[in-house]
Amino acid sequence: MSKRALITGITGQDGSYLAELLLSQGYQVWGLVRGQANPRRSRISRLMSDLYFVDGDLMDQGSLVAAVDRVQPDEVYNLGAISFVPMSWQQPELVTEVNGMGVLRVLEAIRIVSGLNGSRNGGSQIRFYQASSSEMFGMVTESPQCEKTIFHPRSPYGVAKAYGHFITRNYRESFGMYAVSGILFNHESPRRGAEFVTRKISRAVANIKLGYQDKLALGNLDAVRDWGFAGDYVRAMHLMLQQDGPTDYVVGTGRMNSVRDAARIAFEHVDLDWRDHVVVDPDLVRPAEVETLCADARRAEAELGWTPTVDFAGLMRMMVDADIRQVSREREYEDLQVAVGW
Ligand code: NAP
Ligand code: F7E
Repeated sequence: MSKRALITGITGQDGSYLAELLLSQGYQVWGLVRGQANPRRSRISRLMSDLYFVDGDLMDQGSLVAAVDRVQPDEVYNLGAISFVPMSWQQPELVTEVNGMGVLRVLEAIRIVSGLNGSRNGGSQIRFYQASSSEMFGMVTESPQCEKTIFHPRSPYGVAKAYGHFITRNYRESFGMYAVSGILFNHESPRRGAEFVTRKISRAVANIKLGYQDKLALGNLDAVRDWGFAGDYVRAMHLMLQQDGPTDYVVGTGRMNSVRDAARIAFEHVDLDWRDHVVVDPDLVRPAEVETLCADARRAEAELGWTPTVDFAGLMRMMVDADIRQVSREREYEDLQVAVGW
């Protein structure tokens, strides 16, 4: 019988790549979707027709118990979150509820459906993956960062993720659950949300190249990240649930680039000079910044056999090429609408 996976956050960047990977391995893939007529649900259904969906929200305990009970999954991947860091200063309570308490609610759903309690900690058949984040390292105490590096989160987002991380470990220790966290560094793709800096740059480069835009406003150009390709990172998530025992892993490329580097590479790809187009907007600088992140992913390489396949320049070029195609199509569609008088 094929394995069943339940993915929260299936309509997001990572959810879509993970669903593709699991389908290619013969899994029956279920996505938890929230809200009425979620437009991103129809988008991912068009991409992959053989997905199953179950309604639920990380804010709602009952819906998660019902979802786990209905799907009876072998593996649960908790990718659902409010993932844009600046939003966590605007709506800190909501972000803490979804990104922190939401993890507890999924663990509770697994515990309840598996019939586990404090005195009976024989474990669950259901394996659990939590999407932890390098944002937990925040103001780093050492570089590069590994599984033992101390957390010093710099945003409500990072603090909520740290709670999710520790509660996952606690359920592993309390109930014998196979529950692990992947501490993933930034990963991007043509499916990345338009608000994140790499995609903001690639989309602007496409618009500028095609003559629809002139300037691109960015915040802190000196911020340094360890950026990889999302398609590589979902392989690590899956591998983490296939091991003999549950262990947390850091996943990243070990390479550092600045926001300035990202802009330079993207503009150069279409023969433009970034300095002619990028302007700094102080309003985009964060109240407390994570200045630099770099992964020490040696444990993932040694134990999971995981290595990235796409380097940073290749990633930025892939995103620019995809956005040139997308912007061109969008503009053609808009022209068509004007032509028919819409
Ligand atoms: P994303 O594209 O922003 O997707 C977030 C997903 O969460 C969407 O499917 C969204 O669904 C869902 N969601 C939001 N609120 C929810 C709620 N209340 N209940 C259920 N689902 C909800 O994020 P991503 O880049 O794929 O990241 C996946 C996970 O990895 C996130 O937890 C993120 O924090 C974490 N992470 C990401 C990175 C990275 O660089 N990408 C690095 C480390 C960790 P809707 O369609 O309903 O909005
Ligand atoms: O910012 C700087 C900004 O928003 C990266 C999420 O997936 O990865 C992501 O979080 C850097 C920051 O990603 C702009 O200040 C400059 O230093 O692309 P980002 P993030 O905040 O690192 C982690 C691992 C996650 O877990 C998160 O879910 O770029 N920056 N100028 C800018 N950032 C944005 N968004 N926009 C700018 O104009």
